[in-house]
Amino acid sequence: MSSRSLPYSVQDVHYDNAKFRHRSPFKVITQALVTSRIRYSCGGCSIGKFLMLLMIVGLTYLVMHRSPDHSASNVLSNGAGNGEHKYVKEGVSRIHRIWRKPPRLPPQLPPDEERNFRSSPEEQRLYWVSRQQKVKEAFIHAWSGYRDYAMGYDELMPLSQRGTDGLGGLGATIIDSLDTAIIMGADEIVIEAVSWIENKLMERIEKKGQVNLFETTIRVLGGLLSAYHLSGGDNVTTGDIGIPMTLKGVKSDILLEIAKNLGDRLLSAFTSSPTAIPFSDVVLHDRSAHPAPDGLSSTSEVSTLQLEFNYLSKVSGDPKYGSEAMKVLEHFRTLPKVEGLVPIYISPHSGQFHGENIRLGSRGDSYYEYLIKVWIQQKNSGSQLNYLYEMYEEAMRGVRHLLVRKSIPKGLVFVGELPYGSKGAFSPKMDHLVCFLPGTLALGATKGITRKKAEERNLLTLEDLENLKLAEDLAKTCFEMYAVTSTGLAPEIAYFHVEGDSGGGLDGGNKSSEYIDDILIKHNDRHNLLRPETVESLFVLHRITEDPKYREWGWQIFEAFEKYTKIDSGGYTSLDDITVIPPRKRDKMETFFLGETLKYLYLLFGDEHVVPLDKFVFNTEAHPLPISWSKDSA
Ligand code: DMJ
Repeated sequence: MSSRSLPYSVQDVHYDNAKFRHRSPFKVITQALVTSRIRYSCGGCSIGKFLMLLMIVGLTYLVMHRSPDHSASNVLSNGAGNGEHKYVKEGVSRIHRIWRKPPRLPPQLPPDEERNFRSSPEEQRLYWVSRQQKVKEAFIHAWSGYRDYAMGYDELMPLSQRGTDGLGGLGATIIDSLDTAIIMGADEIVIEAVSWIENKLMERIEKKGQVNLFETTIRVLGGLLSAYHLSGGDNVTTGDIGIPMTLKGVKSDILLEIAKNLGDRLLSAFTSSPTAIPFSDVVLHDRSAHPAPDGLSSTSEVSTLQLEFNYLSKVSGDPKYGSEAMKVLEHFRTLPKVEGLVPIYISPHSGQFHGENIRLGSRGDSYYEYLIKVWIQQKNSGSQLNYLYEMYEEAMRGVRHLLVRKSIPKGLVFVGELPYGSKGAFSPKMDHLVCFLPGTLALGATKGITRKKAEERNLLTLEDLENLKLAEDLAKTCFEMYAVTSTGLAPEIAYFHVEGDSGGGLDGGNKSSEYIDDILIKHNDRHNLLRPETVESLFVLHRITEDPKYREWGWQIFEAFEKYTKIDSGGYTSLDDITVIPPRKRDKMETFFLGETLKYLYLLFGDEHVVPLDKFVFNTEAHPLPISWSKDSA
C-alpha cells in the first residue's frame, strides 16, 4: 500500500461524477485548447497563435452547425441513414472526439486509501474493527492447532500435527499466548490456558531441567506477570485499559505465586556468576546455573531481563529480583563502548565484552530496547536511572553515525553492521530482528504519547525529532523487506545494495517492487519464522504518529501470513523460502506468533486506549507491564 501523500487537491476530491456533467461544445473546445500542450509549445510564436485562432473559429462553426441529432446515441441508432448525412455526422463526431478530452475523473486510489480518505471517523473505526476481528480469528485458529495437537508442549509442529519442546518444556506457547487472549477477549482460550497453568506449570517448573535464562524470562516470567496484571492482580480494573472481558475464571494470585517460584530459580544465574553478568542457562529442578558451552553470554540476553525482574520485585514486595537484574545494567554503564554501541558477546567470568562484532540484530538487539524501556518503566518511581537514558541517547547517536546508510538505487534507509568493530569494514546486512528499532526509536522520542501531543507540549528535542524521522524511514524499509518478495513476507536477513558493494544474494522475486534492486537475499536467509518485529514497530508508530499508512502496511503483512502460512488443520507455520510460490513450509509455529505478532497486529487495528503506551511498556516478547508505580498508572 502506498505511503505517499494524496496526490491531489481538495478540489479534486469534490469533483464527483465529472463523467456525467454536461459541458457546452464551446467550453469543450476552448478548455481543450487552453489546457493543451500546444499552449506551451506554440504560445509564444505568432504564426502558431494565428493558426490556433483559425482552428477555434472553424471548429466552433462545425460544432454549432451540426444537426441536433448528432449525439452519440443518435449516430448509432441512425447508422443506416443516407451517405452524405452519415459522412457529416461522422466527421463532426470525429472532431468532437478529438477535442473533447476525456473528462477528469477523481484520481484512482487503491480501495483502502479511498476509504480512509472519504469515510467518517466512525466508519473507519468500524472498518478497522472488522480487520481486527480477522486477527482474532487467526489467533483462535493458531491456538486451536496448538491445543489439538501440542497442548503442554512448548511449540506446535502444525504439519506433523504434534508438539515439540524447544524451550525447556514449560508449555511456552500457553503462557506466551495468555495475555494476548486476555487483550482480545478470547475467553475460552483464557480459560483453557489458565486451567493448564494452574494444574501443570508449577510441577513442570519443579521437575524440568535446563532452560535458557533469557527465553524463560521474556516468555514465561513476562507472560505470567503480564497476565497477572491484566487480570486484575495488581489492583487494576481491566475496564480502565480497554480490555473487554470479565476474566471471572482467572485467579491472578496463582499466576504471581508461580512467577515468584520461577523467579527464585532463575535468580541462580545471577548469584552463581562471579560477576554481575549472569550465566546463560539454569537447571530448574536443582536451581543450578551454567555458562553456555563457549563460556559466553549474549549481550542482548543479559540486558533483557530487567523489566520482568523489576516488576516481580514490585508485586512481590521483595527487592532481590530487581536488584540482581539491575546490577547488569549498572555494570554495562562502566564498560567501554564505541559511540554507545557494544559488542554482541560478553563473558560472565571476566565481565568484559568479547570480540568486536557490533550489530542491532541477533544477540545485540534488545540491549538497546531495554535501555530506554527500563528507564520508561522506572521514570516515575524516584529511582536514579537517568544513566540509562543517557546510554540510550548515546547509542542512538552511534547508530545514526556508524550504522545507518542508504541503499542504491532507490535510497532505502537501513541499519548495517560492524562485524570487526568501528575500524573494520561496514556490512550492509540487516536482520529482520533489527525491525524492532523503529518502534523503540519512536517510543524513546515521545515516551509513549502521540507526536501531536508531544509537539503541543513542546517536549521534543532536536534529537527526538531525528530519531522519529529515522524511525519512520526504517519502518518503511522493514515494510519493503516484505513487499519485495514473491510471497509478501520478509526474509530472516536482508542485504542492501550500496555503492561498491552489492552485498550478494538475489532479489526477492516481486519484480513489480520498486526496491527490487536495493534489497538482496542470500540463499540461506530466505526463511520466515513468523517474527513480530516489523508489525511491532508499525503498531508503535501508528500509535505515536497516527499515520494510517502503518495500518495499511500491517494489513498487507497480515494477509500474506494468512495466504502462505496458515495450515488448514490448525496453526500457522514458518517458511523455508519466501521468494518462491508456493513457499516451502518448515513445520513450526513459534510461540511469539501468538504472543507477539498477532497481539501487535490486533492492537494496531484497534482503539489506542487499549493498553496505552504512556501507561504500559511492552517487554521484548510483547508482554505489557505497567509503567511503574506512578500515581496515574493503570
Ligand atoms: C522474540 O522472542 C523477542 O522479540 C526477542 O527479543 C527477539 N526474538 C523473538 C522474536 O523474533
